[in-house]
Amino acid sequence: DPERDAFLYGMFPEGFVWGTATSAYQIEGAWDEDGKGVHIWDTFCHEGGNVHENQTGDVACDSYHKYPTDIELMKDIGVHSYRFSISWTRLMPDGTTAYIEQRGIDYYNSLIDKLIDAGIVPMATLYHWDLPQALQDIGGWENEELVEHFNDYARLCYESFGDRVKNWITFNEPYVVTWLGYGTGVFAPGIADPGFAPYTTAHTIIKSHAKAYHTYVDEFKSTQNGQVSITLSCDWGEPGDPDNEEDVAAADRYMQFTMGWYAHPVFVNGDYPEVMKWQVANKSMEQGYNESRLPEFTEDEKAFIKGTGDFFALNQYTTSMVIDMYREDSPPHYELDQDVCRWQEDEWPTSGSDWLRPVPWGFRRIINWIKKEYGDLEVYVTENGVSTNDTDNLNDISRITFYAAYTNEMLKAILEDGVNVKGYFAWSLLDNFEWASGYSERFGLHYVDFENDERPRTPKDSSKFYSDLIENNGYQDTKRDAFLYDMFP
Ligand code: GBH
Repeated sequence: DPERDAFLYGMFPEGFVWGTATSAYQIEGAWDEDGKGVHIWDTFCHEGGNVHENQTGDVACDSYHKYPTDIELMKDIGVHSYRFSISWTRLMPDGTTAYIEQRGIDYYNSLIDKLIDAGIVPMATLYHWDLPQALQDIGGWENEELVEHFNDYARLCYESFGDRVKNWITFNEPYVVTWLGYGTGVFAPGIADPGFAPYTTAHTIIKSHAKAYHTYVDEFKSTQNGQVSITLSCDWGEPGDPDNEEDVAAADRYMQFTMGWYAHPVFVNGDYPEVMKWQVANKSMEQGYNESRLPEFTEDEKAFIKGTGDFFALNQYTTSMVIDMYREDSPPHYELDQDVCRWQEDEWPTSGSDWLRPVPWGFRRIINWIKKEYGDLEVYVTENGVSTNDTDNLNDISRITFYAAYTNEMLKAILEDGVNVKGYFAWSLLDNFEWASGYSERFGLHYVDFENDERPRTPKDSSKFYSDLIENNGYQDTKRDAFLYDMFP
């Protein structure tokens, strides 16, 4: 088991950014108001059979109407920044410039203006999974034409909001889009093609990201002075036996296939990690294909993709153990292509989500791994948080212990390991629509009553904890904090 250091008392650097995060479909509701077009999550929910109890984001937290209340909640906590996402179909109902919906632009203008009035810095994500249905109908991310459509949408956002929004995220967690959306099909658009579509859709998404990055640099940066990146997520992969070279290599392979898939093109050389190219090419050959299922970038594309991130944006929740496992005679399959086996340890605490076991030390390790792999970038943790299943327990001690332990590991990464972490966004401001799990898993600092038409929000004890952390900008010598931290094995 990895060595654990004691709780660290200390302060975050001056100017450290504390925020909260949400995404459009998870909170806004108003799914068909003010000219909004239908997107793939509307379709996925409405067709039934895809989401817990067939719940939908039709109303969600009703933040489309209640966003001034949300801003008040953020002021009460004292956050410096808010990461939200823009819904493509509110601005472009069919995903293209054929029609621009002014009411959608007005909505985000008002949200952004009110944030700024409240002294809260906006960070906007362009794509948090809600692809216009009309673009799915032409193949979604399997169709290369989406590079241009996404670029048009990004340009409209920079033009409309870039005088006030200086922090842009193109894509949220493309790994989830490509693997869960096109590989297993448990997320919209529900396509289960594990050996091919994840690779082809990732290819389009990486090009789309790069193009939208360049559009910002070429057309807006000199006047708007903002920065653009892409948010990536993955479990920390801990070698099963850290003294076994094969397990160490297997854990690295897992990291390269998940994080490296996107980070290596953007932050290293415009191309996929070598080990990923090698694995997929070999598997493809064994399977009788005459070319790799992993597409290739041209030299021009590589040059265009390399360096298209102004900072590293990390969503981080949990850790997996990884060992080497050769998958003999495997069918085409993104996970089997990795030749690894992954699991989570029984002694790790549980949460409201079966995939999420709190492992604070893994958070510190992945932050360090990013610096080792990609250099001394500024890092923003654009999401971190934990779920519960209880609906109305405001005394959410497990969430407080999670935040205490994870932020303390981040403090060690900054003060002891010298990683340049600049900000942290708690996921999430509100209980919200947790994708295929509907409202059964709750990540909020605020409880939301989804049975009540008014969708009242009530602060949980974790919001008070977070508020104190922000006010102190770190940990002073209180026994409570160390006690909370010591609740992790
Ligand atoms: C983030 O994803 C998302 O950005 C955010 O929207 C979401 O609300 C938040 O985390 C909490 O989940 O058992 O096959 O359904 C985090 C990474 C990847 C974790 C997909 C959950 C579901 C696996 N997520 N995973 S499955």
